[in-house]
Amino acid sequence: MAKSLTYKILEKHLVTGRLVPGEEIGIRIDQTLTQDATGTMAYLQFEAMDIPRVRTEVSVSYVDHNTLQQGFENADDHRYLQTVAAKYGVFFSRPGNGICHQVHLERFGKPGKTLLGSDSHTPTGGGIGMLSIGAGGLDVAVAMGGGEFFIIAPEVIKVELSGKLRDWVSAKDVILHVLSVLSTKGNVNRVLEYAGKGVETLSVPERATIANMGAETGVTTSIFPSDKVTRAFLKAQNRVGDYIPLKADKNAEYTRVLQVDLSALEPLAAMPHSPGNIEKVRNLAGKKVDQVAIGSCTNSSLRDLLVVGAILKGKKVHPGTSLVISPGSRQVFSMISRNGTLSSMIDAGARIMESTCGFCIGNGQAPSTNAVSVRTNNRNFEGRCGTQSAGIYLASPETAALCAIKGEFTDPLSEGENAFPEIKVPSRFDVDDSMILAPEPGTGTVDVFRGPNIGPPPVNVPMLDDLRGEVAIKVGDKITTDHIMPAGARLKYRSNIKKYSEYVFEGVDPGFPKKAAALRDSGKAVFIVAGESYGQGSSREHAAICPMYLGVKAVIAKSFERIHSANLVNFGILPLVFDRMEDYERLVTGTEIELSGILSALENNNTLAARDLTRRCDISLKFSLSRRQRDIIRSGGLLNYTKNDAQRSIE
Ligand code: MIC
Ligand code: SF4
Repeated sequence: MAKSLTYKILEKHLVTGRLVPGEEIGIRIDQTLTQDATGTMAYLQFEAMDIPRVRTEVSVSYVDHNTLQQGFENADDHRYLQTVAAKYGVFFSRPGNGICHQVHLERFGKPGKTLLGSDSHTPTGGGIGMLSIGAGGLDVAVAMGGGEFFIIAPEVIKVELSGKLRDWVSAKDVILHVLSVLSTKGNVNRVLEYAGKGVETLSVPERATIANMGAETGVTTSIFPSDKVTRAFLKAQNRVGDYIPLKADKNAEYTRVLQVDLSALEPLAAMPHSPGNIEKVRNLAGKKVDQVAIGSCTNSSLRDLLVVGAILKGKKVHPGTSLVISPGSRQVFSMISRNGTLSSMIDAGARIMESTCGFCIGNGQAPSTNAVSVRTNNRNFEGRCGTQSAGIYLASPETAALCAIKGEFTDPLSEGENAFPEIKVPSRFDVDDSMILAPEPGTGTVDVFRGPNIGPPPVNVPMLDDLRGEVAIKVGDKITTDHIMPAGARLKYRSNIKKYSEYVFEGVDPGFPKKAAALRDSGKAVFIVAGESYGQGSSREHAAICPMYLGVKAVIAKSFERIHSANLVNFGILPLVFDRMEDYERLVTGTEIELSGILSALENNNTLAARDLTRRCDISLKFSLSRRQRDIIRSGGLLNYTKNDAQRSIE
């Protein structure tokens, strides 16, 4: 049978289950990546598994999220990560070497391999024909130990590209267009597979931009074929030996085909506060722009920064606008410094930042009150930038650079095709891996450094048959993990669950942690009630671990996003879904709820008996969990389940 590229790679990596869309499968993972903000927990969990050395082909630990080092916490985390990597066979990409996804694409990505990363933008690797998936740190820890990674075998949507992008229109506009069609919800357990003549017109970093931001649709991943363009990129990176050609079979069947004519696209922007809130840039023309930020794992490749530098050359940043630029990797940084592009940026008045996530995760560069900020990254959730009242617009590097010069939204196409600066991406990149430290050979010789901010990962208790408790918060649709567990200034507590838990739902209801902890301490279960697409965005498992620490036993929502619901299960929290939408309307903060017969429901049911004790009526709940997930919940999370499993195999 003719196969999609996705299913060809899945087939090669299948360990458990049947490759039938909708069924749970376990796949072998060839490569893993972690970043510092999710990595400390992942390595603490890996250490708890007592495995002497990683069992993947390649595992890399990047430090790119928390590099501000205000206080000792970040620096301690970095030392922990460096030593733990050396000990267990993991490559360590030092702070300053660049953003994980950009560096991984440049230096490690291989067509046809599977990559699991503790970051939701791991699908960036789809740009090089790798099946790359984001997950919680615990799933990545298990994969590092050689364990399978479980997903639902996806439906595959073909995105058929034709034509060629016009000058001033770029990869970001392609994915913003796809987002305008698919939106940010309703795409769980799907893969976007790009194909068609138009693919050849896009370089690997452009494909990576598209695959990166596919994450915002909620799909499991996005993937491009591996072709001569892929080969040229690998050759330019001195890695031509990693190339293999890959594409879907001719008559492969897809759930849906989306046609995109690249020639017909125009510059787009995602308006506040969702990446799916798309508008044409020309309709925003004239709107004042206070800040422009160029960088992030979506748009800071060499190609992007060459374009930005060329647009800025000989111009000045508008006096009413602040421009910051953060190159995606040290390779990009050093290449733009050597060819004069960096000088054009500095001369124009740009503020140059480290090669890190920085502004994208709200780690610095918070805009002023009510500011309009145009950014090239992938998420514009309310408050993520560090300023609650600011409005973030996501756009291409071309649009962003023009906004910086003009001080207002400007339609790049109105500049005329002749005004588009010619850039030339060299056929060889400057390769210098001196900031990627290879692990120590052998096992056990390195002393792992642990600062006082690093605590052991908390473990849950087995699930009870009956739970009685209270709704401690009720939230609406599209609650992101940034709402649940803010990053930015709070990032430095990622290794300290007790402290970080004080900030759960900080921007939504700052009283939540105290309320939840009081319920927990009085022996009551804590419940969260939510609308559609609960847990959008980041893979941070802290959005499950910290609520677990505060006593949350179940989240009852209209629907969940993939990574977050897997994280809830991994930490023993029940992801329950409303059967009748009236029940969502009826429940309020403070409603007393009883869930009964949970263990037998987990045994052989998809529904759960629940009662609203406040209004004295039944609530109709359901859940969609695999056999394995049911057992994980019963055990009180994946760590307990794994231990029980190991115990069972000894007995
Ligand atoms: C993000 O873009 O939200 C992050 C920060 O990279 C997260 C990971 C994290 O919270 O550490 C992600 O995308 O998974
Ligand atoms: Fe970093 Fe932003 Fe990319 Fe997340 S989306 S990995 S914070 S650059």
